[in-house]
Amino acid sequence: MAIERTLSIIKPDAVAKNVIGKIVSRFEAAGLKMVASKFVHLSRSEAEQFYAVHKERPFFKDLVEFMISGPVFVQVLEGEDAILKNRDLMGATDPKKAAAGTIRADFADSIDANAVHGSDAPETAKGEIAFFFAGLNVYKR
Ligand code: RTP
Ligand code: MG
Repeated sequence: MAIERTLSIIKPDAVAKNVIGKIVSRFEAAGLKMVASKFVHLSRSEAEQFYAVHKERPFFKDLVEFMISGPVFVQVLEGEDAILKNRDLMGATDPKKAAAGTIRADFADSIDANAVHGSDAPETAKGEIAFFFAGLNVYKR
C-alpha cells in the first residue's frame, strides 16, 4: 500500500467543543502521522474557494457560513492509504448515518456541523494541502 498524504480539517463545531485532542488521538491510533498543522479562521472568500466544487449546491451558503463561524484546526496527515483511512475514521457525512465509533458518530451534531473534513481523492488531497500549506514545510517523520 502506498504512503499518502491527506488534508484533515477539524471544523468550528469540534474546535468549540474542545475535542481536538480526542480527534487527533483517533488519527494517531490508526497510524496516521501529523506532518503539518495550524489554526486558521477562514475568510468568506477562502471558504468559498476551498469548497468551490459545491458552489452550485443548495447547501453551499450554509456550508460557507458554518466554516467561517470560528477557527478550524488544519492538518496534513501521512500514512499508508491515508486518504481512505481518514475517510473511514471520519464516517458518513451525515452523523445520523455514520457508523458507530467513527469521529462523526461520536462528535458531530448535524450534517452541517459535522466535526471534520477529509480529502476524498489523491488529486483533491494535493490541491487542498497546497491551499493551506503552500510554501511551508511538511515534515518527514
Ligand atoms: P467534507 O468535504 O467536509 O469532508 O464532507 P464530505 O466529503 O463528507 O461531504 P461533501 O459532499 O463534500 O459535502 C461538504 C459538506 O457540505 C455539507 N453538506 N450538506 N445538506 C446536505 O445535503 C449537505 N450535503 C453536504 C456537509 O457539512 C459536508 O461536510
Ligand atoms: Mg467532501
